[in-house]
Parts: sequence; structure tokens; C-alpha cells
Amino acid sequence: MSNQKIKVAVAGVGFIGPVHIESIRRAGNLDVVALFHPFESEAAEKAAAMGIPKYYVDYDKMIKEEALDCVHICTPNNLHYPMAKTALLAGKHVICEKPLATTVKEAEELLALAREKKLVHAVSFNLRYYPLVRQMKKMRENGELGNVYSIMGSYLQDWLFYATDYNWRLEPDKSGDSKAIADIGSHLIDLIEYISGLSITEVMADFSTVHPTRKKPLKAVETYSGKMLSPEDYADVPIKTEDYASVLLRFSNGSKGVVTVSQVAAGRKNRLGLEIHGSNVTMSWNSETPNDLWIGKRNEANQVLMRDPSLVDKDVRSIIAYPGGHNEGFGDTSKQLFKEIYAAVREGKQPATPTYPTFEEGLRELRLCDAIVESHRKQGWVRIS
Ligand code: SOE
Repeated sequence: MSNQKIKVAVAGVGFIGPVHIESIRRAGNLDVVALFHPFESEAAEKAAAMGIPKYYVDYDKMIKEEALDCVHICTPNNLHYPMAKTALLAGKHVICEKPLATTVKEAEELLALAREKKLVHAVSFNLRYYPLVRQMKKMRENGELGNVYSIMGSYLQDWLFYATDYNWRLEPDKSGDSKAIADIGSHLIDLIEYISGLSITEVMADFSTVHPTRKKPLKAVETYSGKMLSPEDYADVPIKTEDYASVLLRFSNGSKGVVTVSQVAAGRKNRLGLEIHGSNVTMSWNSETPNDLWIGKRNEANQVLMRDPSLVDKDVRSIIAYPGGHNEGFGDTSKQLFKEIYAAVREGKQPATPTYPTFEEGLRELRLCDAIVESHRKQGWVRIS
């Protein structure tokens, strides 16, 4: 493909769709030509607000009518599989939000189809694109970390803190069998394997549903809406999925780890924290202060590495746009991810060794998520197949 603008559509414009649209526009020579949203008046409103020339309330029609190169899938989880499949069958490259699907079988089918069609396939594990996350990976690869002794991670949020907080993620028919693990645990577990280079071999999980009954608004409410509703606006509904989960991990090198995820941790807005203890140093980082990396030492003063192109590993520089002191954050992660994916889209095919997360990693996360859910159900260790 020459230097002409790549034509993109975004399906789903709730919380994360607009993040994609903004990041696509910041990533380069790309044109968002259409969006899909199931409700006419909101679709029109959102298209006008974001300056997108066309909107569709029928996804299949959009795929048929528009001369698209690539589709971003940002809808509720249960729609990822049918929408990705339709796009691949129509010869479009696909960037899908996590989780890739709601079952392992669906994810396997999508991976096989994308390979058969020789199309670019990616899953939006955007948190890999915080520069200091990549720096941690580099420090493990170049030996600065040493052997991994143990890993401790958490992903905490509070947007589902009250029993009156509600979202489609609480409904298994839209979200799948898991809520907190599928929604945010997937990012954390992906980062752990990505940074450490280790595979999780066994898991042991314990979940709790802090609000076994929630008040479901009679009208749709978007992720992070923070809207205060009154009693006549809800119906009581039973909740089957987890608000909180802790999981013990065993890794391929014999080391151990533990992760906790919660969406009911007051004051934690969106905090992924990760600490990796190595035989040389400890590395500790969290997404609420993403431009600092704490490096812990036994016999010297601890250090804080600031995200600055001159201070990080040379391979990390490509995902830093501004010098230290000019903070970069959440939106920048997707921009950097899309730059790498669209370099492949411009070539028209998936590279032999993609630098970005693909449907393969999407499938891996579903396998891990399944094992975690099974472990909680049987209250015992589960080996990853
Ligand atoms: C909601 O918990 C959510 O939007 C997740 O779905 C995203 O993956 C995470 O990046 C932010 O929070």
C-alpha cells in the first residue's frame, strides 16, 4: 500500500471506542471513515461530536458498504467474536479489544481464520506500551533484573464500588463467565508474562462477589459514567461474577507469584501495580504514576528511573514521544500500539514476528482466564493446558 490514508472503522463507541479514535488520529496517516453503534440517535450524536463522516447501526452493512482496510472492535465482549469473524471473512485487518472472545473455542477459530486469510490481527493489550513497562522487559532481557524470584501484581479500580454501580460487564451473556479477571486481570496477567518472559503453568484462585445483588439501571449506563441514580431508576438483579479475585501463580522457572484484582477498592481509580523481585534488583511500577520506575537494591540506595529517552534502553525510545517531565499516559499507549500495528497494515500482512500483541496472545489470555475461573470453582490448583 502506498502512502495513501488507511481507511478505518470503529465498532462500539462507549468508553474505549473514543480512546481508539483519538489514538488512531494521533498515530499518523489514518482516516476514521465510519463508526458502528447500535442506537441511532447516539450513533449520530457521537459521529457528529467526533467528526466522523458516517455512522451505522448495522455492523454487517458497514463492513459491506465501506472500503475499509481495518476494523477496531470496541463493543461488549460477546460481540468481539462475531464482529471479528465478519471483518476477517470480508478481508479486513482487525484490531480487537481484550478479551478477544468469550470462549477459548471462539478465540481459536479467530486465530485460525486470521492466519488463513493472511490478515493483520491484534489485541489491544495497550498497557504494554507504557515506556517503563517496556523498560522492565528490557531490564529482564539484558540481565539487570537477574533471575525472577517472585512476582506480585494488583489491578484495582473503584468504578463498581457501590451496589448501584452497573455496567454490561456484570452480565455473563455479554462479558463471559468472569468479570474482574476478564476485564482487568487479563491486562495484568498479559504484562506479567510479557515482562518476565515466563509462562504461568498453574493457578489457584479465590473470588468474591462483594455485591451479590446490584441495582440495574432501567436505561444503559456507560463505563465510568459516575452517574448517581435514584431508586425508581433501578431493578434488583443477582450477580454471579466476581468483583474481587486473588490468584496464586506458578511459573515455568519454578518461581511463584500472586495477583489481586478488585473493582470495588475505594479510591483506586485505575491502578495496575507490578513488582518483580529478581536476583539483582526489584522493579516496581504502577499505572497511576507511569513515568517513574522504582528500582530496589540490597546494598545501595534505591533508585527512581524517570521516563526520558536519554535514560531508558535504546529499544524503548521508539515508544516515547516527549522528553522526561513532559508526561505521557494512557492515551499514548494506544497511539504507540497502533503505530506498530498500522506499519503492518500498510505492508498488508502480519509480520513473521510481530512486535505487538496478536490474537495468539488473546487466545493465551482466554486459556489463562478459563483456568482461573475453573480453579475458583473447584477451589484447587489448575494446570494450564
Ligand atoms: C474498565 O474496567 C476498563 O475500561 C477496562 O475495560 C480497560 O481494559 C482498562 O484499560 C480500563 O478500565
